Amino acid sequence: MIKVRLIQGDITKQEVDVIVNAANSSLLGGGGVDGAIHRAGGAAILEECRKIRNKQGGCKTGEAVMTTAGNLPAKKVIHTVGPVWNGGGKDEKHLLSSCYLNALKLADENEYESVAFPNISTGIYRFPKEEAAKVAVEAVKSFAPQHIKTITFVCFDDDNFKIYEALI
Ligand code: AR6
Repeated sequence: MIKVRLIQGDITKQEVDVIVNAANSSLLGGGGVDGAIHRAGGAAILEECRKIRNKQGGCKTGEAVMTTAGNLPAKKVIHTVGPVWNGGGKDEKHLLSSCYLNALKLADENEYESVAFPNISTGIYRFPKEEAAKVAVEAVKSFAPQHIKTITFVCFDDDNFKIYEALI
């Protein structure tokens, strides 16, 4: 059984094996949680992102790649690219679900035991928070891990925290 935790706070401070980043397909950083992770983790993260870009040309929406966590307390960062909300008819829910599942798969394949997620796509990418939370919780519940024991949802804003509190 996976243990699912909910906290309100800053994902860069989490002492878990893997934190997940809500990146963009360039993998070159940005605002929001992506900016916070690169700032707190230092240049080593961007360096590995550049190597991945050179090898496979970035990261597609719904997919996930792993780098060092640099100076962060976590061991690794998994960068996934959430969908931009476009009214809901562009496969957004499925793509968001893939973000959670592909990140979990990558962490699990690498034998990590604890993973923390931000609320992917619910900031700059404008995915409705309530819908996004349902997708996230469903995806996590459907995943059958070999190694992962604990999954933490790290909500930054009050809205998301309240939504997750009601759901979990
Ligand atoms: N810890 C945890 N969650 C945070 C933090 C933090 N330090 N900072 C913000 N959040 P966003 P997106 C929450 O906009 O919507 C970037 O420019 C925030 O409250 O970071 O997937 C990328 O490069 C929100 O609930 O990501 C992409 O271009 C959640 O993180 C684009 O934004 C996600 O908000 C991705 O947009």
